Amino acid sequence: MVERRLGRRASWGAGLAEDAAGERDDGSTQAGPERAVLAAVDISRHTTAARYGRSIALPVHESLAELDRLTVTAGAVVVGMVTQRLDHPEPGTFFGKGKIEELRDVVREEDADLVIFDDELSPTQQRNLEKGVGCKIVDRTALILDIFAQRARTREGQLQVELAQLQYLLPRLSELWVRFSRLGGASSGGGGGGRIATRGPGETQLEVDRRAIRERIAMLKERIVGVSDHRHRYRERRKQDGIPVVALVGYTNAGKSTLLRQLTGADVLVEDKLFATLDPTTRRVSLPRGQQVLLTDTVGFIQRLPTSLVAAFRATLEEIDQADLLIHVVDSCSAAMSAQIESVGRTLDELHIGAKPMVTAFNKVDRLSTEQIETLGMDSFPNPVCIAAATGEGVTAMLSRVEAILDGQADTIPVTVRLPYAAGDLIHLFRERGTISRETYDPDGTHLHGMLPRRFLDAFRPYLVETRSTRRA
Ligand SMILES: Nc1nc2c(ncn2[C@@H]2O[C@H](COP(=O)(O)OP(=O)(O)OP(=O)(O)O)[C@@H](O)[C@H]2O)c(=O)[nH]1
Ligand SMILES: [Mg+2]
Repeated sequence: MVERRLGRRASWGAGLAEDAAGERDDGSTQAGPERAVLAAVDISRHTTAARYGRSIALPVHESLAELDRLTVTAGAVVVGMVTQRLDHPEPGTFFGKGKIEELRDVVREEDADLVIFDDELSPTQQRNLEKGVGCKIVDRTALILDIFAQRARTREGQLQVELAQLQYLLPRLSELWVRFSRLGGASSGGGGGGRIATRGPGETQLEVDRRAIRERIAMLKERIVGVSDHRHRYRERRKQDGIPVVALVGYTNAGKSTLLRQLTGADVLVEDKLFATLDPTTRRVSLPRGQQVLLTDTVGFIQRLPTSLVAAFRATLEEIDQADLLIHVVDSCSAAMSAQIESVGRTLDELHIGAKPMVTAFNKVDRLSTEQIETLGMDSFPNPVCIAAATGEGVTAMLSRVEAILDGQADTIPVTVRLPYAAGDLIHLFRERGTISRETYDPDGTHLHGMLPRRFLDAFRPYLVETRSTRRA
């Protein structure tokens, strides 16, 4: 199946495309975006789907529509799509032989600069495809990384993206070297063509590069820890203010930033693009009966977000981990709504975000009829509410729901405990979930006195120092 359409214009990477001006066969000049052909395997869903990681997957056309949007977001134009129905991808080449030829023909006909695969390719698959098709091959992960790199604004975000890029690059380095030396490029890195040629394909230089990348990875990790320490201290201060934290989570483009803007007037970027938000923004919001909360807008999730990328955003997503309550913003207009809800749940699991109270905000209902809203099946999700973040409809009712849940959690009691030094996790828990008013140390351990939500009392019971209030609890 080959579909073609007119490309939409945008620019790929900062300034890259502008340099690529040149004559095309048809006489037009190419000044601007790279031209991309999209490619995906349409796996037969019940046989290998689960093994292949698409157990609750989007149908291939939905997934390709998403890849199309990612491609446009990255700044390229889509000039063709090729899919192949397969039980599982070919280990060495991903597509079958005939399909690779078809892909090559489309690339030639459309004068495409690259092919973007909807799946993660192994380094070998990537190299073989480049050989077979004769142009640059990029996979979904690399595309998402490219978007992240363009969009990260804060220092922390930039460090995280660079870390993820290097982690992606490392296993691919030897394949890159093979390609590089084939093109005669390895000599520049090896300090002279003769040396490389006599020593084999840049083996030594490859090791040097690998080591350099590993060192840079270690350095980036340290710096990220440094930055997140700073965030940690900031959060500690925030905690002492005792203001509950509410985090907006959801699939990319669901309307999280629109909701933050509607509620706080925050000047955050709202765009009909994927991954408009990368760096978290936090603003204060008053709930209907006057309680203040901090509302945080975070990076959106996407199906099959590679684990390495999720891990790279750990520090940012700690915001979510710290939250007292999550508002899961759902794009009710998306044809893939259920799959999106599932993948948000799966990503939260992967991030080990423990069970937290959640409000499920079915957004964009301004575009749905009453009948359509009834078929959303809202009742199977926790604390469902209908909202239109763009117009403000339903938003006050949503905040009342948030307030009611937070009120229910607010049942705290005074507690005094003596925790042995080995019980560091409990000290941590008290700090995170309670408010410490006195902290002293002796050889036996740490003495803490403060307020703790009643539901955590059991964990501390063995270490309780009896007081009147705990005897009653
Ligand atoms: N019709 C309608 N459109 C909305 C509503 N809320 C958001 N949108 C649109 O949906 C698109 C995405 O909105 P954002 O707020 O940027 O979404 P996000 O969840 O922050 O997305 P990322 O930051 O990319 O993860 C924008 O074009 C918004 O205008 C709504 O209530 N109704
Ligand atoms: Mg956003």
